Amino acid sequence: MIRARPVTAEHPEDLVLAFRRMGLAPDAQTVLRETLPLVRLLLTGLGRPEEAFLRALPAAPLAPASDDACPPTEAVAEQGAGLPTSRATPRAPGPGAYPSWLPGDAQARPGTGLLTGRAEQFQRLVTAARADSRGLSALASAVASALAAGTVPPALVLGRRRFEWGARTYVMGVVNVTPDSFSDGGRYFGAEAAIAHGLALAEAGADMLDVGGESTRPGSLPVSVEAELARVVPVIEGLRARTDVPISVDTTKAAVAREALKAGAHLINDVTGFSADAALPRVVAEAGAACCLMHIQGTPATMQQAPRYDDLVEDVLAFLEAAIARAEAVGIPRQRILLDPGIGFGKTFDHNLFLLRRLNELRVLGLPLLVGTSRKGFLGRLAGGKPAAERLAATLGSVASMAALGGADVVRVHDVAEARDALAVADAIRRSEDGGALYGR
Ligand code: 7PJ
Repeated sequence: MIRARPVTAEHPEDLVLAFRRMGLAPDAQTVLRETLPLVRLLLTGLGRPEEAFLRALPAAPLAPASDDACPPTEAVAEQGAGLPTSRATPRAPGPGAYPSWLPGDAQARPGTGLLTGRAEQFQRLVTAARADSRGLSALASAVASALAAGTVPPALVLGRRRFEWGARTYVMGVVNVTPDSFSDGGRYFGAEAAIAHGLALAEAGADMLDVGGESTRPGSLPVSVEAELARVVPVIEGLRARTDVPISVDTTKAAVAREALKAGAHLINDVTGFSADAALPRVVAEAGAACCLMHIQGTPATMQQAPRYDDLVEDVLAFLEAAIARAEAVGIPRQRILLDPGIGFGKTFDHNLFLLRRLNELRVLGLPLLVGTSRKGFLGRLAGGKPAAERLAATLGSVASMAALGGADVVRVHDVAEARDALAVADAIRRSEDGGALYGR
């Protein structure tokens, strides 16, 4: 499987700040935003024809030399930073027309390499690969979806709420109805207590509520359909009657999902990414519901015994891609799917941290990302061995880091009011634009 993943990508918003400080006209900024940002893609899984194709690209200097890297700037400069009427004229393929290619070690890591260039150079590469008689469409598609990783997925409507991805980090509040969930196990057992807790989370600013009747803590065992239904259905009904905050149900079972959706749930949150119950995707499709598909290695009973990956991000991507295929096969539209890397689900301490750092690589799938770190074990360890009940500050650290890195669209948390405050700060810093009078539009 050929994959292209962004290693780094300059964000156009960051360049715009420089353009404003330089006093460039808005039209010039628009052109430059499209042509200037530099992208680096890590490629894996290449076959010989792709490697030959990439090797044969007219060599460009590895570091973007001023001449080749900045034709649009020249175009603007010639017009006195005024209003360029056309984009830089496409040049004949030659040095600088394509991204530069740095192959990986031919013996140890065949089929790997790094492409560096600007969006327009990547577009030219995609076109050339599509046109190539050797059949390089897999390479073209991989590069094209990696380029699309910077674009915002389409908005999602759940009940009366609209989720505009990219506008801010949304918060999913956890409503456990299990006697054994590790962090607040037993405290909200009983429908009335769970409903009251859900309403309090809604009041505190939850954008959706995740009702769960089966613990998925490491080592936990499955519960019966009847027991799970008896826990979640009254809670969904009670919440639906008293709040318009959309309701998600954390379940892996088609039979539970069917009743939960009838009771008014909007989204099915399956921690197995549609891999446990083959009937579940169709239940979601028939109800027109949304779903969150999470990555897991193994099952909750066994997942923490010996998690192992050759390439963590690659394996998570492959799993999630298969999950999306299962959803699309029964007619769930892509716009109704969220993805989740599954922090703590078949991952070591280091795996969890690496995934959080590299969340942006999962954006090549083009779908919004939901991430749950709240009170999880790796946070306790980072905070010096604190138990679940004392992991709030560590949880907020993880939530704010994700928001600052731009990695999550939704965070799944137990402490909604605190997470909203932390996110208000992190989201605002990421979007701040007032650098003084010389940064005006
Ligand atoms: C997650 C989840 C998560 C999604 C749980 C806990 C363990 N669903 N359900 N993502 N975790 N989508 O609450 O810590 O990370 S149960």
